[in-house]
Amino acid sequence: MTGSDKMKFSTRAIHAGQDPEPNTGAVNVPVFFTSTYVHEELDQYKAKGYWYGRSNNPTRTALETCLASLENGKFGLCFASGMAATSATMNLLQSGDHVVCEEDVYGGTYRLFEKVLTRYGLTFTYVDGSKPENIEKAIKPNTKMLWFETPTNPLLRLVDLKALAEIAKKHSTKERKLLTVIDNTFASPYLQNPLDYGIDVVVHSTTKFIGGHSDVVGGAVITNDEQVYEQVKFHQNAIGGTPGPMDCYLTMRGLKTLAIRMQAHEKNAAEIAKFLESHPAVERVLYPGLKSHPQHELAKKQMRGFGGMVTFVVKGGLDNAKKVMGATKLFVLAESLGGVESLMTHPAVMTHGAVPKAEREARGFVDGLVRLSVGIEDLEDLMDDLKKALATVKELTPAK
Ligand code: P1T
Repeated sequence: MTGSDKMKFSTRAIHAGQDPEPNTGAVNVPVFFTSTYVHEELDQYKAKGYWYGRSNNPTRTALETCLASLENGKFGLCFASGMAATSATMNLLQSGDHVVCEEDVYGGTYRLFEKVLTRYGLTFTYVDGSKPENIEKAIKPNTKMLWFETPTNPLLRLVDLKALAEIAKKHSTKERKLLTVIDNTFASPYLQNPLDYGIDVVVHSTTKFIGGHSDVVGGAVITNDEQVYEQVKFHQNAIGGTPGPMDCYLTMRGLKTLAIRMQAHEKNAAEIAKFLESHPAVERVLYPGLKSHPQHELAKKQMRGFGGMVTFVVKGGLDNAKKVMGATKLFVLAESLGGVESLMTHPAVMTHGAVPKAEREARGFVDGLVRLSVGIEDLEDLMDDLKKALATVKELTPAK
């Protein structure tokens, strides 16, 4: 196979799972638009590995193979959305199980856990995972999973991956294996591979940096654990949140350029973070690449770069944040992230609206908080856009 696991990241992104199609020599993996497959004999009906469109599809297989390779995992599974990937993973648990979860997770993850899964007898404790001792303290006799994002959405906190894997190992017994799950959406496999640190499962919203062009929604689960793989695969088919072949194709097409896109995202984001940090209308900037980030050293250790997401707090709260968000031209106001175009989000109202206000504020995402997904447009234009927008907070921006 071309793009084998010995090859470098960019090569695997373009070739892993994507050998030329054997019948025609087509260089690109075809979009296999089919809901079912013909069989020659009844007792051979699974022989070719494909028997029904929900269960499996060759375009999906190519994407799953590529994603597994990029995460240094043995097994990959793709889903119709990041939330479908999360749901399938949560089905590893049983009623009565307890989960320790990062308190600063995507609002939709929190909504699934609190509003849906608690109805099925799961319980959750939310902690600030930037301090490993908080995680350990929250473990109960019935804890079965540690669910974390790093960097988190939207505060860009980190969890120490090595410490997390060690905590799980320390508290696992013969009767109880504590599974560690990392939602690696913000870093992407280009910047960080949690499985290398002993994490059991990686989850992605492939809608974001992996797809990279804001044109397709998807999710993925990657693991080295065969038992976990078999169970999640069973859920993929049994619950049915699978992606269509065109979605897989679009995601794979985006994935081919992940390396160069991530480099460009980061180059722009690093400059923008520095600029914001020096601006009088900005109270605080959160970016793992800044020396002021409380976990900058950890970021240098476990990530290969700092990514394209920048979060900042506008002085003066919601009113001023609204002024800034209303004035940008390139940074458009929209949910989601990771596309080539720059986006701006107000987490308290948009992505994390499902988290009650009191809890939001206790966790530190205040009303002045603005999240940027820095795209790969020309840096000068992006800076110009932000400078003009911040100048609308007149009382805090001295005239030149
Ligand atoms: O949107 P979907 O593909 O279902 O992915 C859900 C999801 C999971 N994990 C993380 C870290 C995410 O950020 C998301 C989706 N987030 C947004 C839509 C957002 O704007 O933050």
